[in-house]
Amino acid sequence: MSAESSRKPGKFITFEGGEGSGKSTHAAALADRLKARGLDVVLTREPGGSPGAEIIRHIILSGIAKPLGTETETILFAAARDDHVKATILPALQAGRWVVSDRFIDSTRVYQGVVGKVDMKLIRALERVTVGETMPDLTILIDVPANIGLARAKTRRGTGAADRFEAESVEFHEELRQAFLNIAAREPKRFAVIDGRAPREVVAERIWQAVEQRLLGVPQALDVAAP
Ligand code: T5A
Repeated sequence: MSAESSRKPGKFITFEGGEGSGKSTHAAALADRLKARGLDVVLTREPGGSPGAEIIRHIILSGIAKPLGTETETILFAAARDDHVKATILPALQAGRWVVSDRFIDSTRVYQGVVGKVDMKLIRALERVTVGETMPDLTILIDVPANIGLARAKTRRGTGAADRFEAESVEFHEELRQAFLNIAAREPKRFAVIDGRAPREVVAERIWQAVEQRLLGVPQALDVAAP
């Protein structure tokens, strides 16, 4: 791992939220809309987003690393992120491309830190080493009650098995939701919180307004976070 990361000129947008909140749907929709505007966009995800990180994704989400404990899982997520940043995100940003990532550092802070009770000092130290200056310019938090997100994820999955985290209780997922909201409240400049209960097109429009306002310099009359 290395903290080397001289940045920009591209823009980096991350999507965060609980299971089934609509991150993948809206990350893809936003990438399409940015492309339609003539921007060069890389759509990626975590865990994964580079060949090495996709291998680690398989190990984590299969649940085979769970017996090793939450600290080891945290280190695995960090190893995946290190490869993702070096191989995919940073080169794209340095080339002036826009990067849209489905999950990033806030997922580790919440899943492993707040809910998994891994020492925040370890999480911050791993963040410094793996991410360095490659921080998101904007993080879209799609907020939905845990029961709605889990029901959506279950419908989409069909008869397939729930993954490592989807299999946890509703209380676990409600705690995650609150933890994401708390981080967003502490970092209002980086975060835009979007109510994910609204119909898909409405959510997509609010996300677009946030991007226009925060990154494209388009003034907005409406509050994008309004329900
Ligand atoms: N993780 C990840 C950690 O613990 N630590 C970390 O550091 C990182 C990076 C990743 C897992 O890893 C954990 C978190 C996760 O548990 P994953 O398979 O990538 O696992 O799963 P998730 O990221 O949770 O993504 P999901 O696919 O479960 O949910 P999404 O992406 O939020 O939801 P999406 O877009 O697939 O939508 C779900 C369904 O809802 C519909 C969609 O069409 C889809 O069918 N939908 C809507 N329906 C009605 N109204 C709307 N507004 C809708 N928006 C979407």
